[in-house]
Amino acid sequence: PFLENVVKHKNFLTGNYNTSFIDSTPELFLFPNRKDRGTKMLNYIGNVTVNGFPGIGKQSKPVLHPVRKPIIDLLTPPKPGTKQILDERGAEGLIKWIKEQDDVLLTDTTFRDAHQSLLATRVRTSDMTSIAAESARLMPDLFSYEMWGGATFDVAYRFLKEDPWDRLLKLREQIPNVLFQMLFRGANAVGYTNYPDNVIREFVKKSADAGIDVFRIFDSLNWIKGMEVAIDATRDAGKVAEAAICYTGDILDDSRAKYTVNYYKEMAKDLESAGAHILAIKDMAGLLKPEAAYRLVSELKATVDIPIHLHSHDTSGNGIYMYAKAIEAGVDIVDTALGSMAGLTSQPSASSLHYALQGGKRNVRANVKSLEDLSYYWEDVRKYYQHFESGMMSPHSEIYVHEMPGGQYSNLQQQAKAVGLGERWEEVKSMYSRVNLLFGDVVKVTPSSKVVGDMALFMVQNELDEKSVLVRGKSIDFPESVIEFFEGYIGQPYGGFPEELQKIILKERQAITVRPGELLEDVNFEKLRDELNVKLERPVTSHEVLSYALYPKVFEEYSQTNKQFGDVSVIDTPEFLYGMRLGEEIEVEIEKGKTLIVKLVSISEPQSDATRVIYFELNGQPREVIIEDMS
Ligand code: 3PY
Ligand code: ZN
Repeated sequence: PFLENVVKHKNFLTGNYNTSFIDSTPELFLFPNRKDRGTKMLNYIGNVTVNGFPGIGKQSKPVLHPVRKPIIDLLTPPKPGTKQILDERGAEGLIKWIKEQDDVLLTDTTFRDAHQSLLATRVRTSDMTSIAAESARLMPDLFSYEMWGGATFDVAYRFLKEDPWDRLLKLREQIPNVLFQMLFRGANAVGYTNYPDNVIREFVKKSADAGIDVFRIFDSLNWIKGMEVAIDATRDAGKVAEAAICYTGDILDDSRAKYTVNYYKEMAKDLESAGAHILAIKDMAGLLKPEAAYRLVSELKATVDIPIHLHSHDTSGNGIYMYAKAIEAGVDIVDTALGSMAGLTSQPSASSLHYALQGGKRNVRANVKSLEDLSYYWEDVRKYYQHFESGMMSPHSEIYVHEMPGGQYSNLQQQAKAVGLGERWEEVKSMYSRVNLLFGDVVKVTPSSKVVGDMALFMVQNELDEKSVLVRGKSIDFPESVIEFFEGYIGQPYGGFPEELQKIILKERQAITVRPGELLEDVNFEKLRDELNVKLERPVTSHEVLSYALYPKVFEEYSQTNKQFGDVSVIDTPEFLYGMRLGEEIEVEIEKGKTLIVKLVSISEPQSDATRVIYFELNGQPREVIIEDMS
């Protein structure tokens, strides 16, 4: 404890000490009576048992059967794959290899977009690592695993109380053979706001070092200026820059003249010149219709020389048909998920696509039996997270009208519930498309989609329509995200802002037209590290410093929870989300080889101060914790 006190002391952490430090710092000899790991964990479990989990509240614990896992030989190393091609031949060598493939390559999104879109990004690292070794062996032919980025950061820290870097490092260790891909929001990185250029560069570099190979970079308004820093940083790191055009509108609909085939072709050319190794078509809402896909892919193939990677969501139910048309037109790679995590707001199913293509000229490069075997695991794991399901049970062709990204649907629904609009969800969806037109028909993907969503919620909540916004807008305080959008802080929309509305929303505030990154001062990482060392009372890692730079408040709250409850990522998901039943006994491996056996014995009635005493047995010894009952 003495040494711990020394290394945690403020003056030690900031380097502000000399040889008299120990003698002149009496508090170094105060040894706190710290709670041990077991008690912290019991506090966590007791708390969820009594108060439920944030966002879903107190739910009775579902009866869950042991998950089905494919039984395979894990001692034989996985077959080398695309990761080795990149490492041995570099990005250019990898691109050459992609072009030589006849079959269509797959990116599996089960670890990221699939659960972002179906389960509000709530799948925890432990549920991924427990199938990682099997995945590496059963899907060695994938182009990549999309396993990071998008909402991963925010949700991992804010709700799962776990470290996203840890996810990356652990999965990398167990899946050494296939490329890891992340979704990167250009100047918004993995957040909802613009960051200084040096944060973008540092993030790309550190992520590349930690195991990310392919950076799918997009800008939420298709503004290429917002993507350039990230593209350059990816190239500098020796990794693969996959630059995305976000697909919106409908190229088949002549009445919507804003986003035409030519618009996308121009953008594709610009991205190729900006240094993209691969061009992504990011159909984040699933708006690309089959014939449109055929036309778009054919025309883009004739326009650029780099491979094309298609990303979509199956909300309409037309995903497989659309992919088949894109494949016929020569698309190189498509994004799919394992069957039980596919469909609806998620990606189309890899195994369905396999069967859809049978007998044709090109099939997917994957073993369908392996895809099915892994799918059973996810079918079981998905049940853990049943309370995060959006409730969508069948294809929604209404997507072609409201245009809401797959990753946003379940999240916005949660947000609507949180502000008491759960019952008015239909209205919120319809308002979403009206706000889009009010804003001048913009690309809607994080963070621009969040702005449209915030405005839609705001308008429904305050009983506003387009007219009242324009007439009474001067006296209305609009949501901060909407103001920042009209200020130009998430970039410039194609065709500009609607001027009258911009004036109404901004009032006295001035809009910018330059890249926000040009105005933001570089972050001083050294200073930030000192600050964080002091705040957390321990030396911090460079990953933590970066996370703090991106999400200061969220990261601090995560660190506080971590202090209070210890490392909760070691608790299995059923207990993590639902706590324990009376009389139930569970095992928690708090570190390799160290397992605690926990039994919930009884829960007292609330006492006069609204606390309850929870009686546990920890490795056979009685333990009690006191939990405040928030109900
Ligand atoms: C994200 O940015 O999180 C997305 O998935 C956008 O589609
Ligand atoms: Zn997506």
